[in-house]
Amino acid sequence: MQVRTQLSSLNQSGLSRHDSDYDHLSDRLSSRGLSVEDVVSQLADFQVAIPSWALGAGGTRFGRFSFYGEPGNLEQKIADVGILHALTQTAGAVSLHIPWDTPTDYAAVRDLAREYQLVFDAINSNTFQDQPGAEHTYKHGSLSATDEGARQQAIDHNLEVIAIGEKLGSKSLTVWLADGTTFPGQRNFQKSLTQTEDSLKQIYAGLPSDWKLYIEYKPYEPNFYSTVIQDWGTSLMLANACGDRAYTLVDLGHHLPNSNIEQIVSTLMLKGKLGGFHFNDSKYGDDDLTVGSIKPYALFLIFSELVYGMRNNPQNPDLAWMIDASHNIKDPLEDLIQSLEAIQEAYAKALLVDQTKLSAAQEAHDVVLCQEILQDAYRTDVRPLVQRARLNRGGALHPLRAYRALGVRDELIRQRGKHTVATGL
Ligand code: PSV
Ligand code: MN
Ligand code: MN
Repeated sequence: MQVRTQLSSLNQSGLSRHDSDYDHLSDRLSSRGLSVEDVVSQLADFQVAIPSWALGAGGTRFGRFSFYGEPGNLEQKIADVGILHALTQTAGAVSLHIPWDTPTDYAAVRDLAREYQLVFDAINSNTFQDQPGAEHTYKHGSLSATDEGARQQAIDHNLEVIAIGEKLGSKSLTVWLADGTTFPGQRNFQKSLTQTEDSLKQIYAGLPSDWKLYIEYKPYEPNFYSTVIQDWGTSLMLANACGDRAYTLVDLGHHLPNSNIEQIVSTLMLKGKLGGFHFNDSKYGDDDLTVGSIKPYALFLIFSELVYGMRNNPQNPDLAWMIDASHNIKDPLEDLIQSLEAIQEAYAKALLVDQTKLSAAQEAHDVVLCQEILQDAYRTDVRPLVQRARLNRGGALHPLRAYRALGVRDELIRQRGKHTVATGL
């Protein structure tokens, strides 16, 4: 679908309203000494990867309600991300999961991505499912397995994923392990961790010199008693054991209730060890809901620490941003548009925090003022800034409205049919 060419006429009707909203906000912020152009250009530069598995309906173990016109192959997934990027101008990367997305024609896939102005971000391995014809089962673990055959198969799979990523231009591998136990006593914690460390070191040894390894953690699910890489401390320990180019990856949904994620982010950036970040939102666990739909203030606080870290921690690398979502009842593309909007808004608000004043208030122990400074930024309606950043790059003034006005889903159903099934979680 050629979305981009149709946007300028669609945008037209809302432009004068946008201009006056933007000028009004810009006046207010400039009078505070803030460079509004800088904020807008930072927003325009901020790109988030879309994972291939978020483009179809995910469902739960109780069932799956198809969303018509879902992408059935890698090319269609790339096309969907292309549509998202054309509308939002903030989804300029795609994150693949192997073996679900193993390309057959690499040159064609690279060309297609280029056509949509997309790059391939971190590539994901999958040792949480047994693949058809696999010699060994992961039922009792993959990288942590005591069964040497299963463990070697999992290591080899990760090395193969790196080789696939190299052909696409990816520069990082994300490892998320389902390994763990469901019952006390099922396995020896120390042996599992030792095996995992050893496996990760072998994968790290196969990493090209310009690649990074991201180690994701998660406290539970699919195992419900213990997870081998249960928390950021374990991930950090493993990353340190692997080497300089191994990092912790924070997924917002992978924490026990009320964890202080902003503090985790801050600590990891101070140590130069935060590598990647998966956005989603949740009420209870790893719900993978639309970003910002449940706890927008928490997202803002996390972003404030990320912004602080990006400004003050040169020891930390540029982060790999990704949305890690699952869709049960919404059109996945509409949900992703909402997530991208929420990310940009939280980022914009974090960019407005007056760090100099905040630091002075902290030094003066003026607790009330500290809170006021944060909340002044949080309460600002930053949507005109986000819109301006998008317009400057040729995106839609209102991506969701444009998506609907252009009849994107109907067109996808017309092209792909109604009863489609996407591969994914
Ligand atoms: C499972 O929890 C998960 O959502 C992890 O967050 C991974 O990043 C993703 O699946 C893909 O493997
Ligand atoms: Mn994740
Ligand atoms: Mn998850």
